[in-house]
Amino acid sequence: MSERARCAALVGPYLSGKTTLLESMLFATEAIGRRGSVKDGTTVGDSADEARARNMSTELTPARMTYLGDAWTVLDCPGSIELMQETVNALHVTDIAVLVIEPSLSRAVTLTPIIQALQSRQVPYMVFINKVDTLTESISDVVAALKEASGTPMLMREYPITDGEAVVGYVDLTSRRAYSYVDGKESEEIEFPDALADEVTLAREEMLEVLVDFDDAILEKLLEDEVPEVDEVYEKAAKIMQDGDVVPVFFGSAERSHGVRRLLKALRHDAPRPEQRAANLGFDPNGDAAVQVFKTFHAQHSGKISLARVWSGTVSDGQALGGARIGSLQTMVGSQADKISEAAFGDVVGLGRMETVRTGDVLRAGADSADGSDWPEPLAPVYSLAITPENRSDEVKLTGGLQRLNEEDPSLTYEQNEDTHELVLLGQGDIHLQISLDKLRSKYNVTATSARPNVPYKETIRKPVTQHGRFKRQTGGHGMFGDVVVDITPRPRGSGFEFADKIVGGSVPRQYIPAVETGVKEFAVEGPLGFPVVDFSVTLTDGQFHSVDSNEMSFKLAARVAMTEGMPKCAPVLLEPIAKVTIDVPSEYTNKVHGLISVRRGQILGFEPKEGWHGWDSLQAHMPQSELHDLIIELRSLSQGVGTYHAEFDHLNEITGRIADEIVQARAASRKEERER
Ligand SMILES: Nc1nc2c(ncn2[C@@H]2O[C@H](COP(=O)(O)OP(=O)(O)OP(=O)(O)O)[C@@H](O)[C@H]2O)c(=O)[nH]1
Ligand SMILES: [Mg+2]
Repeated sequence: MSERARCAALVGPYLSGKTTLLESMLFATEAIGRRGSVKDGTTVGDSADEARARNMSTELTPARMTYLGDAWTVLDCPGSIELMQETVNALHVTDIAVLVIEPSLSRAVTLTPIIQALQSRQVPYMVFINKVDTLTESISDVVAALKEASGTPMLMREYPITDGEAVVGYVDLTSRRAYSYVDGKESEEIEFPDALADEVTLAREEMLEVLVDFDDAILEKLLEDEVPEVDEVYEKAAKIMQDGDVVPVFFGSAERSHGVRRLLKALRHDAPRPEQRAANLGFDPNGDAAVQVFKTFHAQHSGKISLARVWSGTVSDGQALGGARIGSLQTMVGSQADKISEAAFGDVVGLGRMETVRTGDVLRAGADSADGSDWPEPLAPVYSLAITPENRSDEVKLTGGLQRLNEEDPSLTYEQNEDTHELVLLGQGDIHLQISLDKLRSKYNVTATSARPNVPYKETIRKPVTQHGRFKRQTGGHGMFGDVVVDITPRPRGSGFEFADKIVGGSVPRQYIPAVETGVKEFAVEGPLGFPVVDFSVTLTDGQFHSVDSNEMSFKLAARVAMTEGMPKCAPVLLEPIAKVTIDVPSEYTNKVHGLISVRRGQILGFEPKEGWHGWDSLQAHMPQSELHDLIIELRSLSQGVGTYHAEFDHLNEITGRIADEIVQARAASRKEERER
């Protein structure tokens, strides 16, 4: 293969036009002969059923194309904040990202999370302002807002030629050449529009001023009133971008293929070589074959595909890597796979049927297992649903499907909750979980119903009681006899359960005492209010036994009798879990979040500017876990979709009054239903 294999990721907010842009790039590079559209569900990017049904990307799509002798794999990432894990995966391995945005000032604030993701991973990026065929705001204003959101200087590389509300062409600010867009084709060079002369000169000076901050040679030339060479400016601009110091800005219309070839050229000239990312990740391009898996697909027909980037050497079909054999080697254009026999450094390939391999694995020739790599931790969940298979016999199929979904997307997890005994699906939001439930149905043939998960309430007692309990049964031959006296006492919050005995003189024989403890513990699984009992002690103080009829079972049951009768007299009280919550939002929404926290029975602990996030606040609060279920939904709806939170269990809090009564009643009703089922 003579081409260099390079990689770019298309990232950016929801519906900014990434998939449409990918389609135009594939068309411009002749990887496809016809452009599909998102509306008709015919794009390469959104080929999955779930994506087509929603008119949005639901998964990362790799698409290989060749442009002027370079092989590119472009990774089209979904924009929904709930599917951010896909972007995180792509950013780990890409040479460069193209941040695709809409020309809207009001939405600049929504760019912060993605810009943070780019900056924290040190991924160089360029901006493509899309949809300039229906421009309502000035491009320079949008660029100014971008600069504000990113804290990095923006480098306008082109100046728009407008006609009414549409951009119809551009002036390249380096060469001062003017071009007019042609639908679906390369732009045509046109005569320089004299009317724009002053504006272009000014914009060009601004561009050079940004550059001089990072380049002394250009600075000297400007000081001497010399004009820097065009090639020198191109070259310096590329270098400074690769260092992450500036962000070049281009614009166009993905839908009409305007500015798309210009973007491809910019990628060709300005994107760092794959060697740069390889070195950052600690790989030697010339070493033995090594690949890193950054995404896993379970395709319905072809089975498991591990999408990987070749970070070292050359990889061949059938080769053993990290102890597993490559079942098939392919390049991919969306769901279309082309078998190849060999892949070189920098290439992105699909590795077929490597069953043991997981996302993040580094697989090396000669190694007998995958390397643990510094693969980023999956995003923490912010939303969950309890799920049940519609058909009870589908439980195994359900967990099998969930395991695969988690392999495909590590930000989707599931757990069997020990307190509530529910199977809980956890992820990034309701859309994320609904997409997963759709996949369970369409790919794994399991229909699951979902509901708001139960909150793991507990209960405790507020008063000590001494209680006698006797279990006695006389039937035919062998009877049963156990008799205990226990002190039931509250303990401080968080100190748990304690059992002790003060038996002297053998009123309860030693061998039966553990059975008394077991009886107490079995009772404590569900106290008088219906929840597990915590923070109390039981001391066995006295009892009686019968030399023939007493046994362990009798004493266990005697203990249960004592507990069943004694506990309701101990002033039981409900305990609700309280979480320590950190909420991050753009500062303009901080006041609204204060309101949200108090409406949800929270207590604000403090707030401060979010470190490193320009214009964002971080609020800390204690909030009942029962109020967190749909917190993310409300938080997003009041903050243009970008607010987020993180919660951790903090403590249990006594709760009384109307809310407590309702919880206890609901619990009693659901227990009744369970028993009747
Ligand atoms: N006017 C105009 N509309 C566009 C342009 N590019 C995309 N769109 C429209 O914007 C909508 C979203 O386009 P997509 O390509 O699906 O956007 P996306 O960024 O891939 O969306 P997600 O992956 O779901 O975040 C579609 O209705 C497109 O037709 C453009 O250049 N001009
Ligand atoms: Mg898309």
